[in-house]
Amino acid sequence: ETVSVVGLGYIGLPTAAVLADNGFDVIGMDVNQRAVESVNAGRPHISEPDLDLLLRKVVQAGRLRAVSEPAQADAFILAVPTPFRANHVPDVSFVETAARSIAAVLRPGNLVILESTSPVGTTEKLSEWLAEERPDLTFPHQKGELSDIRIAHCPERVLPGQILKEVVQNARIIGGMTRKCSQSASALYKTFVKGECHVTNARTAELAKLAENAFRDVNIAFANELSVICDKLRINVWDLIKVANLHPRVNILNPGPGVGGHCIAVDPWFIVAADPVNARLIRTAREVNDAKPQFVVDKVRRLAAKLKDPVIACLGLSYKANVDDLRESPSVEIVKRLVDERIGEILLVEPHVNKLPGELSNLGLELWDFDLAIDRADILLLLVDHTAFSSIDRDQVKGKIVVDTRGAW
Ligand code: SAJ
Repeated sequence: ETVSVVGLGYIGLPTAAVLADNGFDVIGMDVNQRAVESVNAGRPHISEPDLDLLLRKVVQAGRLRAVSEPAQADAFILAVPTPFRANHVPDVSFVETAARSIAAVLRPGNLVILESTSPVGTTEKLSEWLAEERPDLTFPHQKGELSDIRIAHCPERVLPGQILKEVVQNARIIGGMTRKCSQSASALYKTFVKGECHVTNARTAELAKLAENAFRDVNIAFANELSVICDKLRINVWDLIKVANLHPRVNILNPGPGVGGHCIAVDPWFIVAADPVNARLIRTAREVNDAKPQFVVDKVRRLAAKLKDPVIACLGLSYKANVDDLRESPSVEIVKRLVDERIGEILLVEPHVNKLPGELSNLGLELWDFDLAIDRADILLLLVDHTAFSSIDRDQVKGKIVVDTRGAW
């Protein structure tokens, strides 16, 4: 069986590699020519543990190849980005473009799966976009079980940093537009997923995925709000959480410098956009988490004001521990604001990247070695709890001001 994975990013590429490793002939499609070339050379253009080995294996075995034009297949998996536009309005244009591009190669009996996290109603729209391009075929929104093409929403749920493990182990939500659509999608996932494949309808699957990430966002917001309150009341929030979590039904998450990544900081807005009147808690959680970077900046400003020519070492730039992804990272936001407010000389440490993105190098910032930066700095601002930072020497930090936004030290 041939599966075409459309969008070879953080989700699509690992999924394509795992499918290929499980005996499918996989055609990966991406509009980015560099990604296509890199995949065909057996080299991932994204960084994810163990993906390089697996990719090389399946490409060398001829089971996975990448293309930039759509090709025929038995099943299509769409894994393209769903960001938001101004005012947090969801942008499903990548799904639409991907759908319209594969429409030309669809044949009766094909299965189309949407894996991208999507606002409620997108799967229905996907069916309509395909139908517009292919009036010669029938689709589930027109003919239900009798349609030529089957469509399902099976949202991805993998955690960056553990994708290859989670893509196999996690339970899946199978949201078919009809029962047959769900059956076809289930059959595909059951060939490589060890977790349960739970069948529901497409709209429920769409909201379930959004709810999962909103749930986490709300819980992190609770921890972040507590950390701000604790600061005011001069209580150590980490001690507080530790003792509160001894209660058998309490499990407070970790406060931090803010919430980043392209999922948790984005997806809750899709719920807010769908029902702005009722999504009060979900919106407030987003606002609480988005306010946390400025809280950190204000704190550093107050501490720096006591020093002459303060040097601030910012430790960690990625959006979370042990990954190299700097997109939507609260740490990057904090660094930019520190520079903007001219709070001191800034030294950046990020062991997971070897080149700064333009938005930081354009500010005249450079990457520093961890020990050199610690020696030179007056203020140590720990932004990411990378394992590489955990073994700090007590003598090294003596006499320095430490702002540990992650409670790692
Ligand atoms: N964070 C905290 N405190 C915590 C936990 C996380 O401040 O206690 C911060 C992290 O530092 C990071 C952000 O939250 O900035 C998000 O990190 P994360 O590890 O919670 O999640 P992501 O964005 O890497 O992946 C999430 C996962 N969703 C859930 O756990 C509900 C993943 O399973 C999804 O597949 C992924 O979003 C996605 O693609 O939607």
